[in-house]
Amino acid sequence: MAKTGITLTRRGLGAMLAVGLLAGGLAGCGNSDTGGDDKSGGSGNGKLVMGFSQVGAESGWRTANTNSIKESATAAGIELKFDDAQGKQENQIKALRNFIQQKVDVIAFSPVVESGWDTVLKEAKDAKIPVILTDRAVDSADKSLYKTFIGSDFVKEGKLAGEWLVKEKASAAGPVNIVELQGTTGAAPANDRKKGFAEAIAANPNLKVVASQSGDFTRAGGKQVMEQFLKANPKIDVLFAHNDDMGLGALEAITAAGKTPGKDITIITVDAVKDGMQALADGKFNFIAECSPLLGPQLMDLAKKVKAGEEVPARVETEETTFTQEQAKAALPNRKY
Ligand code: GZL
Repeated sequence: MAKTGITLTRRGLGAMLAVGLLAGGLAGCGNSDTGGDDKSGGSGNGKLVMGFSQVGAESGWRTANTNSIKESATAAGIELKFDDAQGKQENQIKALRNFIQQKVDVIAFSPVVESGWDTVLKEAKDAKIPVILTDRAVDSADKSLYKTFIGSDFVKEGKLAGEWLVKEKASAAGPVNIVELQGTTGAAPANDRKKGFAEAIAANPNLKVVASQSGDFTRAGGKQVMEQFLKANPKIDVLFAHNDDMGLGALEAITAAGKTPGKDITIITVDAVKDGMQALADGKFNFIAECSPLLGPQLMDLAKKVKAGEEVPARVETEETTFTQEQAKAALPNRKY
């Protein structure tokens, strides 16, 4: 997808969050079931009302993302109707329909999977309620169904992970067997991280993905699938996990199999949440590509602009970095999530 839009530095996002929180306090507003006096479903007190459908609570990243959304809504004086879909697309579609019925001012959501959104997004468009995609993208051909997307470049995250491995294993004489824990089946980060990683490791024919399966972005899923990988593959040299949580679950399976994570098996993950960074600093992980969950401040800013009918970029990408073990040790004390 051609990317137009602006790139925000993590520092910029963090600064906006800090200013916003100072201005409006820290209280999260949860799923404020306001309704309000105004029958139009607005807040009744002149506040912009946002309906937000969240994927669920599957990982440390998601928790940090939810906190950022809630804290930023409060700081921005936006009334938030928050719904947790527990990982189910049908729950998200139901939530979006509720928001349309309540005539909220703006709908924002993180689509659990890429496909199957056109009908409900058309209903929002017909109801003249603007939609903002956050975190994950949809594969709708009709770009008029949403105003903008704010989030990361997942292909780049997979590419950075693969490029580090190519360098790390440059001197390997024989085959390097890789197992891959994919994110939720059909989710944009799973599809794109897999794509970026595969493209990058093609530079070294010794690097081979011998097994690849979804662990659904959860610790339990990562542990369960890694146990199967270890049983079926006598020689595993590398684990690429699409997020820290699956990598952390896999650590349990690896140690239970009598292997030393970070040494017998090189481990690369994505996200850089605190627990992942701690595992990296402790030498159990070897490399992390960051994916920032702190989308709240910019989302609220975009919502106000969209509501005011102002032009917004088609895509707003957060700038991210990568961490080695040494860099994790240095960064840990200041990590916000
Ligand atoms: C990425 C986000 C992914 C995280 C996982 O933007 O959608 O979902 O990488 C989370 O940790 O579960």
